[in-house]
Amino acid sequence: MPEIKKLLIANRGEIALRIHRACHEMGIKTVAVHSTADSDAMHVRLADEAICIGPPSATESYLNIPNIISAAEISHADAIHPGYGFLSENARFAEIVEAHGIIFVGPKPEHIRTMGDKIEAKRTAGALGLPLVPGSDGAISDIVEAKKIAEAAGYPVIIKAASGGGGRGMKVVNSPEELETQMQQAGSEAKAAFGDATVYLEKYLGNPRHIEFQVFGDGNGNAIHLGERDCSLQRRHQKVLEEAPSPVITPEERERMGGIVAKAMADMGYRGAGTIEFLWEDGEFYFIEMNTRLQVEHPVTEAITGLDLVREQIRVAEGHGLTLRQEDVQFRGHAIECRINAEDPRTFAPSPGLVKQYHAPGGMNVRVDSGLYAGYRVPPYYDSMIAKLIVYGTTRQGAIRRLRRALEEFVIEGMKTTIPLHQALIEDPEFLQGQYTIKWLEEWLDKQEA
Ligand code: MV4
Repeated sequence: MPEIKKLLIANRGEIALRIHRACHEMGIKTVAVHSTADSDAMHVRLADEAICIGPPSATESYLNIPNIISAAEISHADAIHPGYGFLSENARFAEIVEAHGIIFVGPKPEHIRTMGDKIEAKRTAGALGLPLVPGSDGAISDIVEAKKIAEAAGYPVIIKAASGGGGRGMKVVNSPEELETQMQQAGSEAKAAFGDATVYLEKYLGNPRHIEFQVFGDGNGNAIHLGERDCSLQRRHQKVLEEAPSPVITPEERERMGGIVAKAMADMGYRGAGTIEFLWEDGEFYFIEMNTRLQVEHPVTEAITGLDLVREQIRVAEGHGLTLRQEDVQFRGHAIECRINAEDPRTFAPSPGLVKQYHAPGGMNVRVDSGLYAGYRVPPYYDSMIAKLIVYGTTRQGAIRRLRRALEEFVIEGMKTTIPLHQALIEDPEFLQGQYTIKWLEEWLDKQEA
């Protein structure tokens, strides 16, 4: 079995640190790559070696495949971990890495490609026995046929781009009269945004929750699930706060749906970490997408299962089997993650700048994943997330109490952050009851403004 001795981290920020930490605990040396804007970043300081791969623009640095491959060759790295975002779901990148004899810490390129096409993903998920949102079986182009499908599904319906995802290029259609224009509109918007005009149609679910299952495969027909995360609290398709378990899923439902997703991943021979996204409404799950990467919110799953997901990714990439069998996976307690962004907590305008004072909370069952330090300047070129605060408690109520305490302790001076937003959010009676859907946060924010 190939042993990874040195791993190149093709990312920045907190996830680069997260991967570095797993590597060092496994005795693996790390190579950081960075843009010229990130020379002073913590991920560069911690790594055993660091290589500059380009100017601030992500296209010319963190997305620059030739430069990243060159960095891996120069440093003799035997593996590359892409983190999330950037090249993490680029099937061509995964193929190029493997063609250079370097281990890609991630899924098989074919699975990345399949799941990147939302129509292919849905078809695959359906064939593997996952419950789907009713709608077209593949792309729609003919208006007469589209009308029949919409009629059968029932209005309102939603038109989505095959190459979309993350909420871009969707159109809700309330009646047959609107269908043709909205279909054309969606198609031309998809063409402009993704270079692909292919669209499909689904029944529109009016008020669902976003619930996703963490899965793990060994690439040889074995797979497990690690339960669900509730990620319904989003603003403009950006997650704000995530928790595990979901306040609405019973242990029986978890075991039933988890069993279905794990079997699906085993049957497809999936390798590594993945997330199966569902909309959940009136007690039913409907598959929407699969993410073939480690996700930002993975720590809440780590907190309730005790498993190190990055260590597990690396072990699987080396060809080992999974550490745990399904019957060894135990769900204990409750975890909540707050994404802390360098943004105005009311307008969400980016607020990068110099960190004048920094004090992270600590104590029992408090985890902070962040590359911040006093004196660091947050660059304006990348994502505004500067820290993740993850708390664990025996119960949801206990986790919320700890979160309140930890948010109170957190000091980040020199820029606006979303800490005050989280502080207000977790005092809301409906949040405290776990009563929220994907629409809830934006409505709550509108109320705060008034
Ligand atoms: C939907 C939907 C309602 N019905 N599909 C948005 C992002 C993409 N991943 C799927 N999305 C949605 N698909 C049907 N058939 C509503 C959304 C949606 C949403 C989903 C998850 C989390 C937040 C959301 C916010 C708005 C819309």
